[in-house]
Amino acid sequence: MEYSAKTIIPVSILSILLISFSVNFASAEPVPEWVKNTALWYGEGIISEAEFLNMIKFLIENNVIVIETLEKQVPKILNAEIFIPNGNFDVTGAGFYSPLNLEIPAGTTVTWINDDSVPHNIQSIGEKGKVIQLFNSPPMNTGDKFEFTFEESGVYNYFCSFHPWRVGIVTVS
Ligand SMILES: [Cu+2]
Repeated sequence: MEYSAKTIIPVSILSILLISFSVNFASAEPVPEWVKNTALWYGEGIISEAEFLNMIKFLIENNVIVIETLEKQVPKILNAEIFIPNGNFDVTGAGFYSPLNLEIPAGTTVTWINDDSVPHNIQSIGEKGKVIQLFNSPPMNTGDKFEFTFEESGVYNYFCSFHPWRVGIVTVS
C-alpha cells in the first residue's frame, strides 16, 4: 500500500511535536473547574476557537500544562593535542611528535603546539610524501599553536618542511 502525501505529512508533524516537546500533565496545579465548561462549550460550538485557545494559553501560563522542551543535543566538542617536543629538530634525537600517531574520531579539532626551541611548521603530505594543501601551518615559533579540524575519516600524514625527517600521523575514524 502506498502512503499518500496526505497521510505522511500529518504523521511527520506529529513525530516532530513528540520529539520537540514532552508535555507534562501531572503538574502540581489542579485543572480549574471552569475549564470543563469551556471545553464543552467549544465542542458544542458555543464559544469560538480563539476563546478555546485562550483557555489553553491560560493553562500553560498557570503551569497546569507544563511544556518542557527536551534538552537539545549539543554536539560534543572534540579536541586533541599534538606536542612538538623539545629537540624535535634534531635528526639524531628521539623528539618524535607526541603522540606520533594520533587516533581521533571525525570532527576532532587537533592543536599542534611547538614546545621546541626552534621554529617548526605542519604541512600535510600526500601518499608520495609531497606537500598537499589540506592543513598547512605558517612557521610556528616556540609556544605557537596551529589547529585543524578533521571532518572525514582517513589516515593523514604530515611533516615539518624545515625538518622533513619528522613525519607524524593523524588517524581519523
Ligand atoms: Cu621542524
